[in-house]
Amino acid sequence: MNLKEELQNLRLRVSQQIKQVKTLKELDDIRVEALGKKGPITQVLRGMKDLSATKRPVVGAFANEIRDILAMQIEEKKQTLERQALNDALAQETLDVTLPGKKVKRGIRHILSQIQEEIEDIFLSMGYKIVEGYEVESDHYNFERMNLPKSHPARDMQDTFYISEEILLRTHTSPVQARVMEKHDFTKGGLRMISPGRVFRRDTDDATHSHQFHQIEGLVIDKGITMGDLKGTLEFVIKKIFGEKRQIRLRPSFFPFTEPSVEVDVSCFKCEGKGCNICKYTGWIEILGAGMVHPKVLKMSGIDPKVYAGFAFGLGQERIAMLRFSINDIRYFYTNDMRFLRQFARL
Ligand code: FA5
Repeated sequence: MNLKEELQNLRLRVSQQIKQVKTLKELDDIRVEALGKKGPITQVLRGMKDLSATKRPVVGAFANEIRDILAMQIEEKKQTLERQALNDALAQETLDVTLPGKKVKRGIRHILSQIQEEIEDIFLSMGYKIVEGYEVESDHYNFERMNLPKSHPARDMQDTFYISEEILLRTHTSPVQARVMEKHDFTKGGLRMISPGRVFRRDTDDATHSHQFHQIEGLVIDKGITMGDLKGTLEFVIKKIFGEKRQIRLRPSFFPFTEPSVEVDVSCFKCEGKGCNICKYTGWIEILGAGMVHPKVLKMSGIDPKVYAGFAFGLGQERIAMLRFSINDIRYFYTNDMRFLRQFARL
């Protein structure tokens, strides 16, 4: 076989190999073997010095041609393989949109948060603003400014956790009243606000009491506010929460920061007032404390009681939720049993 035939055979063999190759690595091996320094073509080109002057250019041109053809074929194959690899990778990454998705477990709002938001919405619709207070309060705002001086016996009903003699965990949301009243600019109009939040008492936990619970404070101060405004407002709100059929009843009561003070009852939704175990056979259920803001409380906040009057109320959020959903133990709100909490997933 002469050199030309040898090169021709080499081209056919390598071309065949290139066609069959499946990976870039194999292709590179072929390239090194056929065209590399130790490859047959390089050998031929190196051996040309031994050829006669007439054969040298012919063989050289032919060897170069074969080398260029193979190099081109290898390059083409390389591009094909690279394209294929990219397509394979893309194919693997393709999303099958027809597959059922992985179910993401959605969290749910805690029932107390839901009730709070519902009540907030009712008051927002009536033009009230929502104010946040401090859970860690001073004796001054929690008691003194609420007309509960140090020696006042009503303090006994709201014993709490003390951080120091003057700093405590608030026992009710009422201190927010004083904080808002002293800042409000009455030249720009009256004051209408609610303040929801957590409160603390040194109460022993049982089915209806917790050492921490939530209240919503309400406060309206303006010229000419009367007990009629208090009753009308509460009636509207309670019907929104418990349904249009509910009636309310105001009973005289006592709070040091309101005068007169009332306890507000709602007609029992289970027995419609006839008497049952829920309302303890009275037909009524107590839900909040309220009253006309005490003139002393107004004065302490720099408001003239001869010009301005107002009403305030404080309701227990847990109490509202328990009545609305017939929950018979307040501790369910805090023990984080998902079987309990999930029942309120679609409210
Ligand atoms: C007060 O806290 C007054 N600050 C409310 C008020 C505000 C009156 C403004 C007048 C004007 P009382 O201690 O009654 O009042 O508590 C209000 C509500 O909080 C109660 O009706 C009850 O629903 C809830 N509550 C009281 N103690 C507990 C407790 N230990 N656990 C759960 N809820 C409680």
